[in-house]
Amino acid sequence: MIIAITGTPGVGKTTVSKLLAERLGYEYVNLRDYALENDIGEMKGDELEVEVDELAYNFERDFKGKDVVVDGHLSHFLPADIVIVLRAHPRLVGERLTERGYSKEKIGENVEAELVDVILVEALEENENVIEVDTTGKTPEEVVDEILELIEKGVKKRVG
Ligand code: DAT
Repeated sequence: MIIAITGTPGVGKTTVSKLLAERLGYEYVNLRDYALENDIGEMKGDELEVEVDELAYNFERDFKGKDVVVDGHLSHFLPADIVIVLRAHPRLVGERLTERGYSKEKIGENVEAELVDVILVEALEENENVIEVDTTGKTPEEVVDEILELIEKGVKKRVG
């Protein structure tokens, strides 16, 4: 099963994805590293610009049928069985990106994107199996527990 973990930068994708992969015994894939290793897209300054179709095509070829948790703010464009959209209070997103040394402009863009549900809306357009999980006030472990419960419920519903 391919589980995509998406969301605005700073919501906690990497932290949660690694933990979730560990709990499930799945492979963890960072989508940016995958693109760079496979020469997909090009660097513009310190940002990687990729063609999502090319990314999805390559990813499907390499991971179809495998058990993988894929972490990235474009992961909802991949052929995933489940898309988890992580959310965090925009204030938290702002604080974390400030700590990371992002520019004022980048911080503003991302805080606003989180405020107006940009990734959620995109994910809902791309995939029928979207789960939104709010991380605010929770530990990464609690978030992973919640995701595991929701996946289990979803799978049961589809089977039964
Ligand atoms: P992203 O991959 O979305 O950019 P990250 O995992 O690199 O995010 O960073 C998230 C930071 O927030 C990291 O320092 C851990 C912290 N954090 C605190 N509570 C969290 C939670 N419930 N879920 C995920 N991360 C959390």
